[in-house]
Amino acid sequence: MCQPFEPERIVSTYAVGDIQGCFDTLMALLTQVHFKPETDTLWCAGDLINRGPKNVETLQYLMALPNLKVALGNHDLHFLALAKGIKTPTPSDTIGDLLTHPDREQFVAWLQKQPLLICDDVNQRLMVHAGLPDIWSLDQVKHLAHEIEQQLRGASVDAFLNNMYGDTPAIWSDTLTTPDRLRLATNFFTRLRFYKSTGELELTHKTETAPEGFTPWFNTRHASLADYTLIFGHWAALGGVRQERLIGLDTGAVWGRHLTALRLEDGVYFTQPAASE
Ligand SMILES: [Mn+2]
Repeated sequence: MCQPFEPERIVSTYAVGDIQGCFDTLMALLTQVHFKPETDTLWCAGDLINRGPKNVETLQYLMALPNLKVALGNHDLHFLALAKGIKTPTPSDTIGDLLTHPDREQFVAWLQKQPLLICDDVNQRLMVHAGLPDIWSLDQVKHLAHEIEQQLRGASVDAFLNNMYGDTPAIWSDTLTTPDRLRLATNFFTRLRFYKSTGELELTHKTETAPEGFTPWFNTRHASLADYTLIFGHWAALGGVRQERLIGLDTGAVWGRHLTALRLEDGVYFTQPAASE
């Protein structure tokens, strides 16, 4: 008797850029790649919510996924500060649907448990929302991400979120003390674009044009990260980065452009034009 035919099961990992509440676009992209929630894994480069329309649907979908890895972005942290009454919404915030939802505290609790860093040492892949300064070794990156994650989950989360806002200090030093130290580390992980190899970041420029003396953070990296593929989001103005060991996934879905996914196993890219939502 013949054995029943069983197709070979191929498990895939898809890394996607900034969703920002563009739920319909996310669904269309996952349909395009034939995403199988039970066996495939989704990596999200942060900014799951805000600026876009369907933040509740986006979080409800992601929270139900069995195999999800998130690196939190600045908009995700901003939602936590709004939900805890530390900040008030600005006109460009679109997360009223989350703030007024009966499950709001579940959204908050879930986001508080997400990491800032996804690191796969076996396959040498590392994902953060914005970037990393070249002065941080891999060990230091892991240590600082862990420290911030503990703050988010701990009893002092309100103080952490309250101290998180601000662009200073701009230059890293291992002698910085809390809260300056955590503010700058969080700014590196979640807001970095332009950088100087003295450990300095610049937070006002969002375009491709570097301010004097600065370059994109990814032009230099710490030697301990030389063999890692760095995956990030946050910088929509670049329109995506596809280089050797450097993957920028934010292609401006929320600005009417595209949502991008990279299948990590074979390096194939998928793009989905923004839906009308
Ligand atoms: Mn961002």
